[in-house]
Amino acid sequence: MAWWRDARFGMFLHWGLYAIPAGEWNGNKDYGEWIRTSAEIPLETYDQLQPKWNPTDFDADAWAEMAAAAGMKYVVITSKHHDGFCLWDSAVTDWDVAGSPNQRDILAELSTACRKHGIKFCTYHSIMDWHHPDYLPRRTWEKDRSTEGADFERFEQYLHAQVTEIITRYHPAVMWFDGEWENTWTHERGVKLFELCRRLAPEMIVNNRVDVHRQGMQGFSGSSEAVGDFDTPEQEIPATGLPGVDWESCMTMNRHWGWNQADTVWKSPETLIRNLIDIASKGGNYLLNVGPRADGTFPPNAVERLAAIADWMKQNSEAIHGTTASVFDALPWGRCTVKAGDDFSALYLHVFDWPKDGQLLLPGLGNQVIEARTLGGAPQAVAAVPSQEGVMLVVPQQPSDPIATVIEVRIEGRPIVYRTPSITAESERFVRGLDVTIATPAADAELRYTSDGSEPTAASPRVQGPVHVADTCTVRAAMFHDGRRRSEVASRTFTRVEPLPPVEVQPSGDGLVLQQAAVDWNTIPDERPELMTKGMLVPQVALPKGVGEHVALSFSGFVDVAASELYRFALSSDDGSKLWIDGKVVVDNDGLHGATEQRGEVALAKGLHQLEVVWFNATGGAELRLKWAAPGQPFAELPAAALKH
Ligand code: FHN
Repeated sequence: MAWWRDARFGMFLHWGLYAIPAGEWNGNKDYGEWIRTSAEIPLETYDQLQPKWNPTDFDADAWAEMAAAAGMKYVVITSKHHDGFCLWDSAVTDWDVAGSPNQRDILAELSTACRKHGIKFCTYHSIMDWHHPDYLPRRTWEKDRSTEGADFERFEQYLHAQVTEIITRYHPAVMWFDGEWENTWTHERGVKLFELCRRLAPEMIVNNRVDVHRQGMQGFSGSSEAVGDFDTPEQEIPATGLPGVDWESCMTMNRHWGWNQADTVWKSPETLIRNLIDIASKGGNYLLNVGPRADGTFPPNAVERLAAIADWMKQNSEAIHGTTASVFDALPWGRCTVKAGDDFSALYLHVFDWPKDGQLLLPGLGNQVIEARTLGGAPQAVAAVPSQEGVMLVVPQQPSDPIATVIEVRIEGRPIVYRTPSITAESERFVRGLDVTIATPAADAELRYTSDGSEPTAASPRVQGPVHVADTCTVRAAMFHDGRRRSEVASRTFTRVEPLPPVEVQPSGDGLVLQQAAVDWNTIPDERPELMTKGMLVPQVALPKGVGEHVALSFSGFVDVAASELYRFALSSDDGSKLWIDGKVVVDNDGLHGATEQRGEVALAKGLHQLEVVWFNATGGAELRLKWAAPGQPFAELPAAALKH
């Protein structure tokens, strides 16, 4: 991942047959690469675009040159988007450029041009394929397109064959999968495809959309079982980066991925450059999209923006490439990127709002400043004055770049930023014991703590990992350096609680009693309804096959708890659901909503405890999953052996 992390910036290219209608169909001008399904274009009509594919002005070298000049270190091009059309001559289909008037091997030409300009060639590949007869599901409006004989296993072989062609022929540095969200694609299929990529090209990077755990547009895989090398937020920038997590925000320059000639809503160069800085300051990559036109040229608006980015990067690229995330909490005047080293480090301050009083505070900075100067143009010296709050910079009256002026601050050693430590734990309550984590983003900070409520001093114990507490106590912690406290004191109380006693009951056997009823709810009635139908035994809290709409289920019985602990429960459902333990509401996930998860906790003594889940679905999607976690354990389904009735 090293080259990818250093890159910080790449070009996305959405190009295919959809560029020919340029976003317009039957008078509607707001389509993009989804035009085939958004405009409900029958297959045989859309197929008529293939003989029109003739990008006579395609110039891979010009594309790669613009990308390289803008500081984009890699290019990701759609080898095949959802419409299934292939930008290379595929041996397993004629739905490709070889079947068009223009047989140029787009991927080969672009790969060569990227290599010439010293940037990486990468491919986007859609799993979803609206053209292949074996792909399911069909589009809902394709009533007359039979699914007779469609075989998704055979489609998966086709998909593997094409991915193999792309990898073995063009050697992309990244395989950027997409279109992974339909119910025919599963975690198991994702793992197989990921393993194919790893087998064919161990060095190739694969995004998280090969698997099914991307949580919508926020793009981060919310599962420890997910495969993929980086997360993929789309059209958004996360509020903060996640230490140790690789992620890339992909975004358009206007409102469309694929070329739309009517789209005049173009982001300004300032927005694009500040997006790049914001993302890099959070430790992520920015994948900025261009939708080339049918003739193979970039839209002029895109060319202008790439040139503006190139101008800024010409002066400031060292403050982006090879940097890592900011060491400060949010800075009111701009962003920070870092190049940390043992002997000295560079802090790059990207100033969006130039201070009128000529002063910029680096809050909590504890290092000795060697030198500070503006980047680009004629570098201007910047004075650095240590203060109680950190380091105050005295900057020139005027910024050198209105979009973002970069000040490089070279400091001795690795960055030390004094900030109040966080005190976190799985819960604030426990039965037997609890591990408490005291931390700041700077891993090597000197943190000292007390657990008797007294103020920590330079003589207090140093944090050397999780602190174990076994009785009710208040933990207090602060950051120290050279024998002095350098931050505020953080404080948090943890309470030992008595567990609910086990219920005295002799269970009849394994399994929970499931009852079902037709209901018209949009919330679970306050009193716990005794649902009408007689019960049936089920091994888990899970939706039976084919559960419909306007229905409520109740799962009741006992959970056999192996040890007295504080248990956390996670209940996710679409629509509403509630969990009771020993008659108390532990998780309330009630209401009309899509798949959402709520959590709760309860202290339980070893033995049997009454468990009940009520769930309902009004209309639309249906989901129900109950997980639990003992202290220090990951969330997991309740084991069937623990469920009794
Ligand atoms: O449906 C696609 C869309 O057309 C585009 O390719 C984006 C870019 O990441 N991905 C999907 C939407 O998440």
